[in-house]
Amino acid sequence: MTEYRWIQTEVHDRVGLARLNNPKALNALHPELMQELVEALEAWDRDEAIGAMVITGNEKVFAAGADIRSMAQASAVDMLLSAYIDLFDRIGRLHKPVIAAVSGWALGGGFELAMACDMIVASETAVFGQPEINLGIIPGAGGTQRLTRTVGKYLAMEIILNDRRLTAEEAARFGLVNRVVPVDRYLEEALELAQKIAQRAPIAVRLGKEAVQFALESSLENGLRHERRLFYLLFATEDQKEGMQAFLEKRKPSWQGR
Ligand code: DAK
Repeated sequence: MTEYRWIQTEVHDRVGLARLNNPKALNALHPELMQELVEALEAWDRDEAIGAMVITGNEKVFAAGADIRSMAQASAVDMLLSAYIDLFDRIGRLHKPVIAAVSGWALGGGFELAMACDMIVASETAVFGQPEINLGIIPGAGGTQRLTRTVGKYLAMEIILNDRRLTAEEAARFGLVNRVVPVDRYLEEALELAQKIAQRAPIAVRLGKEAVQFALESSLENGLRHERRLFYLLFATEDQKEGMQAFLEKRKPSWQGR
């Protein structure tokens, strides 16, 4: 397995787990860390032995945002040319489901990273926020867009314009997280969820993810058309035949990912 400096990777039963590992700066996300993270995730995305991925931090912090130290003196052109945002976009393009397991702070780019994932499992201690306004900037890695699509305009305005933080409980109420669990359970819970998805028919999981993502980017009409094409496509897979045959024969299906 590749050795990384800024992340730690493990594989648990068809699930790739990446732990952010920049504890001295509360897991601040600098480009080298993001580069390693994306490389690890993309490798798992290509690996048929992996069915889903989890990104986590530690109990105290998921990530406190992009590295303020490295941005403090940056020019607009430095930011424009920074690798950071392309790396973020690459996470959004992964085919396999990615779950963020969040405990403690998920601020700024840390919150944006969690929102770029497909599901979020939070510990009771998780705190979500976009404090960029305190630095004289706004979120730049999807915060204004993904957050608004999830919680709506009014709350998004307060979070972005006035650094309103959300507790885990509030985040769950506003549909931002899938579940809130005690702090000693959040990673296990995320891994279990990922492992269950990783046992399912891989192509159906992949196309299901694609269809849900498309819903956020299209009109209902185009979304329905897109869904139907993906639905028809699944009837070209061996797994569809196996899944339906197994149901009829009252046995567990054996998925091939073909
Ligand atoms: N960057 C760098 N260092 C950070 C950091 C960060 N985001 N957050 C914390 N640290 C460092 C602190 O400086 C401190 O370092 P030392 O002084 O020990 O050397 C250490 O971590 C511990 O932090 P604190 O002493 O502050 O710890 P507390 O428990 O008192 O406070 C906190 C925890 C999370 C509330 C606080 O650290 C905090 O407010 N951190 C900053 C949160 C923040 O403002 N995040 C937003 C960052 S801006 C882009 C698109 C998007 C972005 C960038 C580029 N492009 C399109 C190119 C994203 C921007 C952001 O995320």
